[in-house]
Amino acid sequence: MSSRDLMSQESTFGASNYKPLDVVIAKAKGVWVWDVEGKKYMDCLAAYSAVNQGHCHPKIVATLRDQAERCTLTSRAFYNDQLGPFYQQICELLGYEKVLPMNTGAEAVETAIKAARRWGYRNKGIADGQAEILVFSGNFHGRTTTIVGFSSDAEYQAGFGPFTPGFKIVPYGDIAAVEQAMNGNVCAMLIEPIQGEAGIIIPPAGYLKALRELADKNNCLLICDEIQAGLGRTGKMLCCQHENIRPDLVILGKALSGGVYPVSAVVGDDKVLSVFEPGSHGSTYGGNPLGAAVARTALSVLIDEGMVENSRDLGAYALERLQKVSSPHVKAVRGLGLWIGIEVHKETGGARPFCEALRERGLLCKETHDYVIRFAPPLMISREDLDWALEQLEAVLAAPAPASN
Ligand code: IF1
Repeated sequence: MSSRDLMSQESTFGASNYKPLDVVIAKAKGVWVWDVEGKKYMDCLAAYSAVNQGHCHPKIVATLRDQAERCTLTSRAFYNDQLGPFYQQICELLGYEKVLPMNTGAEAVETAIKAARRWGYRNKGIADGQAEILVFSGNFHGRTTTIVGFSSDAEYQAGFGPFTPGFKIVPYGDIAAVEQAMNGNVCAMLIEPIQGEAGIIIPPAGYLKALRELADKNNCLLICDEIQAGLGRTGKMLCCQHENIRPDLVILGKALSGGVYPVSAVVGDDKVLSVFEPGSHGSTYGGNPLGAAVARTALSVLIDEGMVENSRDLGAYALERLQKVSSPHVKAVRGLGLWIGIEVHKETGGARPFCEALRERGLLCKETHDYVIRFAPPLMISREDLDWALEQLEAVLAAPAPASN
């Protein structure tokens, strides 16, 4: 079947909850993907940072294959021989005592919410049912009804109510607003250290450190959602490490399994994660040996192949070069590591036409919130390949604003 046939097959039989760019990927390797007709593209979305290690990393795929032929799912009614080694590896890597494995990012966010509430009742003495969690405008933490219930974006909420109570939205980046919202019923703050979907929004310097201090002062938990920002994307293993803070809970997903198999996790110390006693939380696939084996290799190659340092060094180079672009279309260029947002002026008609023009040049980016071109290649990208990608971006930004399809 041709790309055209496959696109119409999807629209005939699939729910329309996405509007993809017109490219049908059939093969992927490293930073490159090929469509059904064999046209080659560089993937500079990296599946929203799930493919930090590059598509089909040979060592991760080999682990998937080997483990799949040995044992895939035991349920947590029994132990398996992959989970303990995964637990120890991630706890030692991030410097925490405990980890709770789930599958999708949203499930890990929900797990962190449950842990924070129970900690609030049992350790902070909040009256039952009164726990509040501070969340931040522009947040994106997943698509469950509880999570979209505290989104500040009507598009994610419309028609999905009623929503879960116990969340308060405060402006992102404004520490005074957090102090004002703080009260004795607040059990936690849940934040992305850099907001991805909102358009790669970087908080003011010192903001995360101030949140850490506020959390300590008010005996509440600081929870960092590092599902997109973490695991090398910003040039450090965790984004929050740029401010040398240690959240009480770190939420991981996406690149935790290198784009090969869904694995997410909540990492923390026993003082919080001990709120879960046997039977109080779980998941059919959470902690399965196939996912644990894949995650072990995904973490190892990230480190062994210097991908975090590559993100730091090539990201700084890319940001400096893109910030030098003098284009009438560009309003701002911001980023950290290999995570860069190019905001275009509203008069240009939005970021989507630029992404379509880039696709014609063989570069795949995805717009976010209408006016930001998100540039986030796999972290193993070479300098040569990055230079090619930057040349395409510079050319498109130098040309007249592309018409939207
Ligand atoms: C979609 C967005 C990105 C996330 C953060 C939790 C989750 C995500 C910081 C939930 C997931 C994905 C979801 C995917 C597209 C993508 C996305 F556009 F939706 F907002 F990356 F920005 N925390 N983000 O970024 O993890 O349950 O998906 O495993 O829903 O379209 P998940």
